[in-house]
Amino acid sequence: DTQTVLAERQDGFLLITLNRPDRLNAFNETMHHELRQCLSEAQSHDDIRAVLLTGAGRAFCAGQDLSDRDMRGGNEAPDLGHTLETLYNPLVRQIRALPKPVVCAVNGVAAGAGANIALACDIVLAAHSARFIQAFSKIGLVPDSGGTWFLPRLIGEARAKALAMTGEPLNAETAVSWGLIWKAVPDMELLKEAKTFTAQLAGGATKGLALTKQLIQDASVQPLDRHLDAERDAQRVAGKTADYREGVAAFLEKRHARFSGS
Ligand code: T3D
Repeated sequence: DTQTVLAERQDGFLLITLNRPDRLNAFNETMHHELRQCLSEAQSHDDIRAVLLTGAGRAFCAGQDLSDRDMRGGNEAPDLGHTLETLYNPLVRQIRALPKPVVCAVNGVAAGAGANIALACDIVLAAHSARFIQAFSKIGLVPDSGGTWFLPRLIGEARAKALAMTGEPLNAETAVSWGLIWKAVPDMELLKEAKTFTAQLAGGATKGLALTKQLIQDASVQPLDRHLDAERDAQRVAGKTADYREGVAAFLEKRHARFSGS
């Protein structure tokens, strides 16, 4: 039983909803633990073949809950390196390492770590009303949860620096046109479209998708020569899956493939 996150099995995938709407789904420690527990469940069950992450209410996630960082009255500043080491970094690593597609439906504002956790997901759809805000500079911090790594790779250094240093909101359509996210969708259609989209991925060749995810993530830190070897190795593994057999058979028989994920 979880208090801060709702998890629901749907059509082959796990729908995870951040659920602290009165705080715009800001992260406290419980939400970190519960979200990670849900991701572990998605990883360990073979019949869960994708994840869809979204937020309850009008926001996706406002990053760290700043009411847990109240230093008025002389409280000592907490060691934020420790929170990154123990909470945010393991979360980002878990999303990136999960061998299944992780889709994010950004239903409203995504600020601070909330924005960067969305970017850590494999495919991001956002409601037209959503905003991505690198809010860190407004409180004297640096973008974390992978922000300074994801942003320049996705949108280039010039835009990354401006967003990070100004904390200006970026709307969903601009985020699409800059290549930050996959798609912007009318608000009323976001969840339905994201569910259909995730169900389709869940019905895909899961092992091949996991290998694809890993290859694309590794590409930015590896020279072409080494990467060609990695593609060779991955294709060797993909070529031995039941889903490859089924995919080729379905093509030859002019029918839709029925992938089992194995
Ligand atoms: O600390 C560490 O461990 C290091 C890690 C840091 C990671 C981080 O994420 S640092 C960045 C933290 N996040 C922010 O700085 C964002 C703060 N929030 C905002 O700037 C704005 O709330 C938004 C731009 C996200 C949305 O603005 P708006 O005008 O739509 O809503 P609002 O009125 O500001 O917020 C609505 C309520 O949510 C409000 O509460 P109230 O007045 O109705 O009782 C507001 O205080 C609360 N809220 C919003 N964000 C947070 C929050 N409460 C706690 N923490 C928040 N981050």
